[in-house]
Amino acid sequence: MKSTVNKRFNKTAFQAAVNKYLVTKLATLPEQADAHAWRLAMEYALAETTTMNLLATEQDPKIKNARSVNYLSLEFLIGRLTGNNLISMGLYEEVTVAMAEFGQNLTDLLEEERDPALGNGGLGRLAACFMDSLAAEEYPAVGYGLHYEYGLFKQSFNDGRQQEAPDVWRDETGYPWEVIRPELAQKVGFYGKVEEYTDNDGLNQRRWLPGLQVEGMAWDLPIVGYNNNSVYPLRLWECRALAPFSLERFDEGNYVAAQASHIQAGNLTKVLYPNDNHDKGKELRLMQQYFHCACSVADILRRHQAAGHSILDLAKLESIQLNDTHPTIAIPELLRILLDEHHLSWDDAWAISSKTFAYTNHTLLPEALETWGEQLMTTLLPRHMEIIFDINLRLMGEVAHKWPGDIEKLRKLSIIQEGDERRVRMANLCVASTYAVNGVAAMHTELVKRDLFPEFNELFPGRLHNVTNGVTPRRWLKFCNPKLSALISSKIGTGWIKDLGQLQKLEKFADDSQFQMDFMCVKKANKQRLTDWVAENMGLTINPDAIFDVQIKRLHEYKRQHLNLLHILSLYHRLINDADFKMQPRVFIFASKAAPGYELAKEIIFAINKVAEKINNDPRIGDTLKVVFIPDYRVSLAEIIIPAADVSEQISTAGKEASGTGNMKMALNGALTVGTMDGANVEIREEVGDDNIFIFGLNVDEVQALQAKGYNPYDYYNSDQLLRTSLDLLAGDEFTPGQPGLLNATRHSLLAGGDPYLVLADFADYVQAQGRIDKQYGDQKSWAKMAILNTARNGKFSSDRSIRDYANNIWQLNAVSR
Ligand code: OX2
Repeated sequence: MKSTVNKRFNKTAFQAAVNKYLVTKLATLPEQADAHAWRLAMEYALAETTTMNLLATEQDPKIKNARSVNYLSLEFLIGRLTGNNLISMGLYEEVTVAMAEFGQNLTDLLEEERDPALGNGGLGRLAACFMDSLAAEEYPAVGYGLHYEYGLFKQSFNDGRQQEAPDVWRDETGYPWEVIRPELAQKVGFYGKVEEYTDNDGLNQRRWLPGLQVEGMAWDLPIVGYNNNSVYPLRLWECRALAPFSLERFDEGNYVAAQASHIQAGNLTKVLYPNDNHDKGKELRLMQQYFHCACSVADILRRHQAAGHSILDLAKLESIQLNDTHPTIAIPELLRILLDEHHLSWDDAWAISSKTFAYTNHTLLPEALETWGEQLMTTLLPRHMEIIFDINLRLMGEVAHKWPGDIEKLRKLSIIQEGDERRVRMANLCVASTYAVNGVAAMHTELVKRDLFPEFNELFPGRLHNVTNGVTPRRWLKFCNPKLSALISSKIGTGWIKDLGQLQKLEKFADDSQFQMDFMCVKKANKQRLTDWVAENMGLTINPDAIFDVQIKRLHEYKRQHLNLLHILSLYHRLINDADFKMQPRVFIFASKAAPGYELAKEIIFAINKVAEKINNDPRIGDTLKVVFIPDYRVSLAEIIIPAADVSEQISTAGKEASGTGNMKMALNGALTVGTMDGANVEIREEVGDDNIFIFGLNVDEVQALQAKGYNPYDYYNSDQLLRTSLDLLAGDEFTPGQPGLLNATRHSLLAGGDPYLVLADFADYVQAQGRIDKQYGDQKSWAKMAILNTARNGKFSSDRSIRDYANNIWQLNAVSR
């Protein structure tokens, strides 16, 4: 093992630093400090090391001269950093002892940290796992994101309805792990006009004269490599109004209006847009996107040139990965700089940019595919719009060359969508302007090739790749499930933490009765931990011996939380009306946020909460059935829920969930999946084997066939009595006494609303799969074996493997160990 921070840990010096920060940063004394102050002081003391290593990594000539990747994402859902950083630094035990000598319990202190929730869901969490794996594998990397003042909203329930409140993730005194980098600040323009001029060589040039400028301030968060000396920056840009205000460029010179827009511009990074898998097309959002891209591209070029490299070698040393289309505007931005500032020819500029960018597609959902109106683009970014038209002109030339006279192909592949208002299709722009495009799970990539971009796949053979998502084993096993980690390590050593495939070695213990007992004992302890949390935070009693059946993810119709609800209603109905019906006690656990503007999603939350209220208090039901909707889902809650899950609900309509990553986390922690043939479920099934997963429902081809033939939810409603009875429970006032019809929105969407995600079509098969789960759980020995095999066979889904796939197949990166 390499020399690590661990070996250099000096307890006395560390404690002195903690004392120093208590006084100098927090203006308190050890005798007076509360847990909050102790935690902050501890973090400041630890950050001394991470900041030093961040700078040392940055300054290392090996890094400066190495090819690196720049991961551009509007979201990084990093979650709490302290516990994870302690693990990566190898200091968990040492710091536990050092803080204990101050009378402070490390576990309690860690609970004190708020989650930086700078992302919505899977896409943002993936970016965070990828940063962890890049650092663990020592692939030179910089993450670029936005320093939102408010992260994803805080959720609470008022009479079952979602309420949103702002999320201030930073303490008044700051966030100890981050460091501000004023020397890296950038200026970013908006609006204005494009001017043609003749340069000194008599050549015609174009340049953009922005109407408004703002400042991008850099904040670095350290991404600590597990058990190595590399610390990479997650560089987050904060938008600030430029001071003093420069007003010359305002046509009217209207002082008050100018100031108002300055103030607005200075607020660009106030808040994260709370939409997951949905494009709302707001101007401020496009401004955020451009601001993010302009700062990041400028910083990449700054680093490249400061290291003494020629701009012409950019593509040799830098790869820029676009996390979905959100940072697409980086492409015309780089071209603008190469053309207008470096005065390269189009061909030279294009040769560089088209070999620098790569794009990850995360969705096929039409409502999530971004387009921007031409008018907005032209007003906000006039030069970029020109460049986009230039890219499109050349693309259309290639299409016409490949398919002469085929107008339909031109229409379909064009970056510009014709219509009442012309719009820029960001996904088309990405596919046309990058050297690699990837889907996030095998099936998703096949659908990208087959249904989303079949013509592009023909036009650019070899450009489309698959990189199956993964999750970091440090956070999602070692840290969140210390008991299971210890049990695993006692059997196979600790190599799995860096090489998750080693979990395979557990297979040989799957039939070992003692190991089965130990494994189930750990699960029980984790269920007890969640039970205690629920009691303490929600005042609800649940039975840790029941099956913990978990669906935790954003609320979306395609994820079908309402299918889960219908099943619960069917159980409730049978428990009350069918004396012969018996089931294993089950606790259904939900946690989920709905986008504040997504009305139906909020209605589904309300329905689940109201159903839960009734069932949980129905004396006829007792302990057999409980429904818990845990408010304010976030990374730190996932860390408690996932280790406690027996059943993992992955029940999206086939073809709609690109991958899913919660499915991987739960399987890794020994939960059995009930799922459709969708996203990464398909690959999980391949790994664990058909006997260790509960697959149900229509597959993609069946979904498409049913929709093509004309789907009518009433066909199912009229012919399936259990379905009808369950769904009709939502129609009356069963769950909203005295107020009939309050839950109608959900029911209506599934009947007259046309049931766009085929909930009713999959209901019967889902109920059957749930029946198999119930039966299986009755046989604890075989359940234990299945759970063990799920842990043993999920090594593929490490984000270390995903990152190696990117490094080898897309980025052509080499690890640089320090
Ligand atoms: C999500 C996808 O919905 C999910 O299936 C996937 O696992 C995750 O990205 C990471 O790849 N917004 N969020 C996603 O896609 C978009 C767009």
